[in-house]
Amino acid sequence: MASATDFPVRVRANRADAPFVDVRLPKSATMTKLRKLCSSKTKVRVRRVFLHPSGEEVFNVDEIPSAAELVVTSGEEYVGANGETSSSKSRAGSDTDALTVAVLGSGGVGKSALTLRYVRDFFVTDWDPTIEDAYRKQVTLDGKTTPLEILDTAGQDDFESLRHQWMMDKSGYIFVYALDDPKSLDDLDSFFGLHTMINISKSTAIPMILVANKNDLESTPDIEKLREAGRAKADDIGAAFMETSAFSGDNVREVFEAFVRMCRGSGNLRSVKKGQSCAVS
Ligand SMILES: Nc1nc2c(ncn2[C@@H]2O[C@H](COP(=O)(O)OP(=O)(O)OP(=O)(O)O)[C@@H](O)[C@H]2O)c(=O)[nH]1
Ligand SMILES: [Mg+2]
Repeated sequence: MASATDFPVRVRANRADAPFVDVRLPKSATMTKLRKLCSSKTKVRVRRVFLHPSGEEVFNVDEIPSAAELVVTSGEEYVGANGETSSSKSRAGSDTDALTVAVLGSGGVGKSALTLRYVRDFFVTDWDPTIEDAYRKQVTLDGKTTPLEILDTAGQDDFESLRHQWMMDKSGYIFVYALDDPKSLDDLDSFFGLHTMINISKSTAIPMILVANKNDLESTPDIEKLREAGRAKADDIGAAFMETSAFSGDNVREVFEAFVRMCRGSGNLRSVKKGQSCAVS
């Protein structure tokens, strides 16, 4: 039975004659979860979701009104009842003033848990590998409100080819590793390499925070070693270093707020170039 926090939507494939079927979305649903649920109900390998009848593409579950009608496709544009398509519609909620951050790192380090702790203030206990989820939050800080678009990315190797695209045109990056997973720190090197490739010609430094997540785990010599290795790596690549726990919420808000301050230029910003370092307070 659906829980009290579920909300109903109706979904159909991208043909005017396809029937709508009822789906109950858990309040905690991400776009990844929505695509999976819709795939099982419509037999479409869902990649894109549109609101019917407006044809507006959905990038964030929070933008879906209760009882909405959705049309799902495996990549093609929405086709409405009268044959109109969505190709001319802009990305939902795109905002030229918004800051954009990609949350990057290998699978299971807690990228979704950190994002959902920040955006919806709950802890994700299950690991449900992400495909790609976008969130938007109005961040009010130091008397000023800034829209922040957060791209929660897939850590699984299957999605490696998308990394470049995720990192393009972002205000900056939050790189995540887990304190109980030494490989997850090494895995970040490929993201640092892409960052250098994408941003080396930019005249201003790109805000970056290296996050050591799962700091609620009991400290051991191995964890201590990995914490220091993360700190050294942050110094090396010119990123700020912060420790978090999505589980307890420790320092999670602080990471995103530090990011916004760095983008605004009011926080201490480490340079892309090696050797210049300072900490985010
Ligand atoms: N103890 C502890 N567990 C955490 C923390 N953050 C995440 N986890 C757990 O780690 C697992 C993976 O978390 P996710 O947030 O799904 O990991 P992810 O980085 O988004 O993984 P992909 O989407 O596959 O790239 C889940 O079981 C979470 O409950 C944390 O701070 N502390
Ligand atoms: Mg995830």
